[in-house]
Amino acid sequence: MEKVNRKSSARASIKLGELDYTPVLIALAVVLLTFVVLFLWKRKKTVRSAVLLTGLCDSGKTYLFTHLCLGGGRETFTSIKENVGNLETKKGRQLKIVDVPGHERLRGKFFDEYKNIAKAIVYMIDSVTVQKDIRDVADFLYTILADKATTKIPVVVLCNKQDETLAKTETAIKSMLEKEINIVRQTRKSQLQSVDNSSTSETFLGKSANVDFEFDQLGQRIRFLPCSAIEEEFDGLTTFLETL
Ligand SMILES: Nc1nc2c(ncn2[C@@H]2O[C@H](COP(=O)(O)OP(=O)(O)OP(=O)(O)O)[C@@H](O)[C@H]2O)c(=O)[nH]1
Ligand SMILES: [Mg+2]
Repeated sequence: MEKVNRKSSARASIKLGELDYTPVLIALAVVLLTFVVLFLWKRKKTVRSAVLLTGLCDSGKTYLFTHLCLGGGRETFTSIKENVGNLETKKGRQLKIVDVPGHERLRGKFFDEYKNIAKAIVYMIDSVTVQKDIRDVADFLYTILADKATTKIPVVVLCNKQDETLAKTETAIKSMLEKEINIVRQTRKSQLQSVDNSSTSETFLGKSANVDFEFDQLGQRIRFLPCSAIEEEFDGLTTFLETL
């Protein structure tokens, strides 16, 4: 009996020694490679490298874009597609600048297209017509600030056309927007309640519906800066871009 046992254990050890591990190693290598490819692909997808110039029509985005990327302001027509250019900072870093059309039918679509690669957002406002257009100005800003894809990136609200005598200051624009966002928020809140919360990319903006909205309540870095693209006065913006 003992003889038989010894025989079978000897056979087992021979079999283990003779086992071919190549298929197992290949399978392991394939799994490892898949993980590496998936990791690199995901990282590539989420690399944030662009500064988006957004805002309503006629706020001066393309004019500023030509200043930043082409070295001088140029008269342009209403944009129907985006402009993409490069800006080299003083530190020698390359920033991709994307000028997003402000037309109401296009701005949302283009914003969605670029929001996942945005490193910062510049929201341009025409400081002369802002009061008249306040609903639209606040509505699009709300869309941007409440979007889950951009809640962690810095935002500059650039109050352009400060060379005009009727231009509102950035402080006045800030409080105008705070008041208007309260109203926009009310409308959006009821819309949010009517859809499944997980299927929307929008979050609630501010502390709670019972507390008046203030920009300081946001975790996001948001600053209001004056600008006159036409007179090449946008030092605040240049300093901000240097920090990216
Ligand atoms: N007074 C004044 N006018 C400006 C300034 N910046 C731009 N403009 C004028 O505003 C108008 C609109 O400028 P654009 O740069 O084409 O506006 P935009 O935001 O690109 O508009 P869309 O492409 O329609 O989204 C042009 O006539 C510019 O000359 C500024 O700083 N001051
Ligand atoms: Mg334009």
